[in-house]
Amino acid sequence: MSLTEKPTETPQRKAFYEKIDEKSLTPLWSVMSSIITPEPTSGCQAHCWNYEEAKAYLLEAGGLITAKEAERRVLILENPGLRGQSRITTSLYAGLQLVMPGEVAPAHRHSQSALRFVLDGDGAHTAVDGERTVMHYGDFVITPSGAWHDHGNRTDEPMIWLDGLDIPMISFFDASFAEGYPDDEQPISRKTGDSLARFGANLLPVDFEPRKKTSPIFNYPYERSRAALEQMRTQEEWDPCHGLKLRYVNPVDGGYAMPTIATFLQLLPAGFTTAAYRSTDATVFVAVEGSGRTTIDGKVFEWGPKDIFVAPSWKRIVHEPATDAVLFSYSDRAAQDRLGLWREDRGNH
Ligand code: GTQ
Repeated sequence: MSLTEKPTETPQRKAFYEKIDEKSLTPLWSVMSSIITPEPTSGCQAHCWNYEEAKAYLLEAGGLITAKEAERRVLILENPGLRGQSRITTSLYAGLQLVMPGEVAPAHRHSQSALRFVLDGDGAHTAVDGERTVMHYGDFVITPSGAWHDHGNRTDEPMIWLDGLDIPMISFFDASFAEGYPDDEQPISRKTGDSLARFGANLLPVDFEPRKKTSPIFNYPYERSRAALEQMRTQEEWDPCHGLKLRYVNPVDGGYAMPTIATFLQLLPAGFTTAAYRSTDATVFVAVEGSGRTTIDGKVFEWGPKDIFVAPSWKRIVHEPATDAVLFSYSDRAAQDRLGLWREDRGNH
């Protein structure tokens, strides 16, 4: 017996398997090599979605169904290797959400944590636990597990963002709860900007006792994160695998902003080629600025602003930006870290 080969199936063994099958029993040695693999194996494939193409379909959906009727008007980005499963990676979900002028996506709450990454429009809002935040291009917005949230667009242009949720992880644990709010919008009890003032200025309210595992900041404005990268670039300390890469942080404990999903923002200068890198967290990338190409597991993907691409677990990634480029990314690294599972291979860099 080895971890890579199955024992041969003799007629006596086969008869035995069939006999015990009726009793809901199965021999480990027949499945061992496919369930305990020497390296990650999954159906998850590398893929790139062209934003303009997806946006055209999303706007078409805007003429077919309202946000209210749909609850959330979203086109799911389904991994081509995992069709029908509402997943972009084995553990994560991605979708493009449209809120038209004057619309409200009604208030609800669920166990699943969500992130929004704003791609189109300017000035629509999302309300989380009694506070509204106004959304601008590149903002990273969080809806914590169990928090009431509704989205509204009082501007005169369509608003589109990328939704990243831990839906497959919550189904894996069979821990999904969800409920609707009696009204379309939840009552507002805090002023816009309150949480960023309290928690997003390198200060915390004295005697603050965290009650949740998610960051109390629920909008990380792009303007601030982008400015940090721009200041850092003057130092010319590029990581061979990542260029300049920052992780979004929960100021309360220094961990990732969300308990299940890790989020990052990185700057790659024009002409930089990253050293091949792989890690166990399959990652969803959004090109926030610039264009270039990324090779994943030997396959080349060309991307421009707002395009979205996914790299499966343990497949080598090489980025080659043609212009200065900024990539936002998210993965399940937050969960893998806590479980002691996360691994990377920097190829000696
Ligand atoms: O905005 O609350 O893409 O509940 C999927 C499920 C978005 C949301 C999604 C959701 C939401």
